[in-house]
Amino acid sequence: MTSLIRGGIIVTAEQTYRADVLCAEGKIAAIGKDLEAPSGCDIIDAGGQYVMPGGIDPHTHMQLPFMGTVASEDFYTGTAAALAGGTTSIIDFVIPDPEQSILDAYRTWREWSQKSAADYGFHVAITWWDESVHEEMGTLVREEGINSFKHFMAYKGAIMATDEIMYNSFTRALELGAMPTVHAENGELVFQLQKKLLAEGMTGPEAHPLSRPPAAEGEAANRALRFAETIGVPLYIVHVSTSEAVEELKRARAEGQRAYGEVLAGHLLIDESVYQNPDWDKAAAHVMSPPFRAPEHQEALWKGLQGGALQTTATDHCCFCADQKAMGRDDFTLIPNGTAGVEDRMSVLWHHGVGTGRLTMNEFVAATSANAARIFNIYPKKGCIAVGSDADIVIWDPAAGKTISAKTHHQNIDTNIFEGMRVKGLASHTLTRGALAYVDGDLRAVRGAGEYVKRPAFHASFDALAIQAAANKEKPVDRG
Ligand code: DUC
Ligand code: ZN
Ligand code: ZN
Repeated sequence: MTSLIRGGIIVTAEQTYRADVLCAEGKIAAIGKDLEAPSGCDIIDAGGQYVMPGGIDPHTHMQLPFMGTVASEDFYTGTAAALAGGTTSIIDFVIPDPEQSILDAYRTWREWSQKSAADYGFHVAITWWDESVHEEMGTLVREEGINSFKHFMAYKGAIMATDEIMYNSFTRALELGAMPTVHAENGELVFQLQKKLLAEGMTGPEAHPLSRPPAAEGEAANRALRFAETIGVPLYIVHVSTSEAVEELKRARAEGQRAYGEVLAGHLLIDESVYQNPDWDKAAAHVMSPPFRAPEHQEALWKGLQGGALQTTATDHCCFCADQKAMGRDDFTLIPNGTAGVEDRMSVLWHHGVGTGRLTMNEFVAATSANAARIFNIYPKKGCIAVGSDADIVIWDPAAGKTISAKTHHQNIDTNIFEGMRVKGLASHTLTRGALAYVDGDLRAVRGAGEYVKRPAFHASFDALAIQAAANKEKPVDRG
C-alpha cells in the first residue's frame, strides 16, 4: 500500500516545515517538496493541516482484571478509539498476580492483545520476588523486547511492591539495561487512611482523595528516586499528579539523576471537586488513583511539563462502566479505580497546551509522542516523521473542533471525564503503518492489524556495566 500525503506542514519534536510524505510498505519512504505520486498511489490532501507523528500513549490498561472485575475496554476497542483520536501506539501493562510467573502473565497479555488495531508494547509489573522473577526478567528483556518494569507502591495486600521488592527489581533492571517505573503512592499510608475514613463513616467517593493525600505521593516519589539514585538506575514515575512529586523530580534531575515523569491529560485539567458531586455515579466515575487534585497541583503539572521536569503525557486509560463502579456503593475502597482518555488525550493537550500558548507545536509532539519513544527506546521507529520510520502519522486539522461526549466517543465506557469540553484541533486522518485507520469521522480500524513492538534494552547501561565489570577485574597497575 502506497500513499502520498500532500500539501501539509510537517511538525516533529524538532522541526516545522512544508513537505509531502510518501508512505510505502508501512514505512515513510520519502519526504520532500512536490513529491511525485507513484502510479496507483492514494493521495491524501493535507492542505492547511499539520502532519505529525502519531501519538504514543505510554500508559493504558486494556481489559485489565482489577479489583474484582475486568476493564470494559479491550485491546481492539481501545486501540480503535486511540486511532480515532490520533494515537497510533500504546504501551500497556502486564500485571502478574503475586506468585504468578511473570513470563506466563506476559504470554497471557500477548494473547489478549492479538486483537489490537494499533501497535502496542508492554511494561511488566513486578508484584513479588524470588529467584524465578530475577531469571524471567532476563528472559523478558533479552528475548521478548521488554525494557521497563513497573512497581505499584500502593495497593497493599494485592499488587504492592515492598521496598525489598523494589530494591531487588531495580538492581536487576540495572543489570539488564531496563527502566524501572513506579506508581508513586505510599501504600501503607493509603491503607491506614482508608480504614480510618471508613471507621468514621465516610463511605462515598468524597473519601477517595482524602485517603490518598498529596503527601503520600510526594513521599513515594522521593523514596523511589532515592532507591534509583543509590542503585544507579534511571527511573520513570507514571502519572505524576502533585506539586510534591514534581518538586522531587526537579531535585533529582538537578542533581544529575536520569529521572523522568509522566502526566495524565486528566490530572492536567480536572480537579478534585468532581468527588463532591452529589450524584454518586458521577463522583464514582472519577475514582482513579492517584485521584484528581486541588487546582494548584494542575498549575504545577503544567509548569512541570513546560519546564522539562515532566516529559510525557498519558491517560492511564482503564475503563469501568457504572455497573462496575457500583461494586463500591457502600465502601469507596471497593470502587474499581480507573478512568478513560486514550481517544481524547491528543485533542485535549492540543487545545489546552498549544491553543493556550503553554506548549509550542514541537513541544506538543515531544510530549505526546517523541519523548515516550525516546525514553522507552523505540525512537525513531516511532515518534518521528523521517525516512525509514514507521508510517504512524496523524494529520491534524487545527481548525476542526468538537464537544467531547460519551454519547459520541468510540471508547467502550459509558462516561467521559472530559464530558462537555469543547476542543479545537482534531485528527482528520490517522495512519497506522501506512494504512488509513481514521478519515474525517470514519473509523476504519482493523481488528488484529496492530503489531507487538519489541523495545530493546538500553545499551548505554550495558556499556556502563561492561566498563564497570572490566574495571573491577583490572588489577591495579604499579607504575613505579
Ligand atoms: N490506577 C487506576 O486508577 N487504575 C488502574 C491502576 C492504577 O494505578
Ligand atoms: Zn498507577
Ligand atoms: Zn495505570
